[in-house]
Amino acid sequence: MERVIYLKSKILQIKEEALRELRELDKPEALQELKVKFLGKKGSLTALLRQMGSLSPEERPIMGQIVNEVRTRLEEAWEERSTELEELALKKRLATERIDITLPGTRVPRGHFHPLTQVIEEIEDIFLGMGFQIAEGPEIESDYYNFEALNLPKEHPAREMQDSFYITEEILLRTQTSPVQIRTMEKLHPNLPVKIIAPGKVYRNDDDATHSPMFHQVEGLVVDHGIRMSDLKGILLNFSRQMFGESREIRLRPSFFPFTEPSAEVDVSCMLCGGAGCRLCKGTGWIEILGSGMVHPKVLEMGGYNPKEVTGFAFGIGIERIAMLKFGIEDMRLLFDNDLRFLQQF
Ligand code: 2NL
Repeated sequence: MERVIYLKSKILQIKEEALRELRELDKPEALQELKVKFLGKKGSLTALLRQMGSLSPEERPIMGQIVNEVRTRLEEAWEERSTELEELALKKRLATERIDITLPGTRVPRGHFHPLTQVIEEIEDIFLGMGFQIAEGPEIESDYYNFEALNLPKEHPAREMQDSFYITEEILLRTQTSPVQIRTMEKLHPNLPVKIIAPGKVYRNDDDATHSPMFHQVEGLVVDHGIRMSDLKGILLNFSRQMFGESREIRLRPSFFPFTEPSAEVDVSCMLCGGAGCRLCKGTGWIEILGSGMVHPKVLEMGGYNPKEVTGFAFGIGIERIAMLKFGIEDMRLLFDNDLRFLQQF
């Protein structure tokens, strides 16, 4: 019995030692090492079990029970400490890897559309609102669509080799977007109405502060039964007021284009002085914004329509001019330099 008491005190001593070491341990990696030291095959508890051979058959179960209780207690304590250490490690990580979500992020610089694109889209929106459709076509055109179908005589100065960009004698870069409108009439006739705008790039051999060899135009065309000059004026007045302000007025001045008869230049009352006269309108109170007219009978015919049955009006707007007016730009070439310091202003 003395031997039992001795072994029991030894076991409890090992138990206390193990629990203390477990409490003092602060690295999860050391846990396994500790388990081996006390509970493993060569551990101190196992070593004690071996000494049980010297006990009597009555003593053995008592000792076995004690050893098992201690073993279970130690395994439990080991599990508890293990969870505790994992939680501690997680807390530490959460504290050191903490993200301050109130810090401002890295701002991504945001671009915007080129001023010319802004103006084109604004014009498109206004005409879409009046029931127009948008038509597009090739920038490389035939002499037929660019000049012949528009009633430009062979000797017209625009047809001179030095004024347009010819690719061959018959093919050139379009000098206005009218060929798109001829193509649309060809496609649509005899259906009515034709009510389109044709925005896009056009090309002429000019290059100075007020001319660029590539520039932009929006042309418009309406063909139907009984279209009159008052329809032209109403549409363009509505456009001018949406584009330049509610209180704008327009005036039509007689002009000439080979593809319209009669033809008219359209002026809008100055958006800067309201018509009183200022630097922008050069004291006149009016600013020229586009050319227009009633579609020439020969042009209607070229498009497949009978000029005895239908009439139409057309107009052409230079986009660069409108953008320069709107944004107060003095030199057209600035629009094409692609200098961000300039473009970012608009
Ligand atoms: C201007 C003048 C204009 C047209 C363009 C046109 C098109 C067809 C038939 C008749 Cl298919 N006319 N276009 C008409 C009048 C003027 O442009 O000064 N543009 C900047």
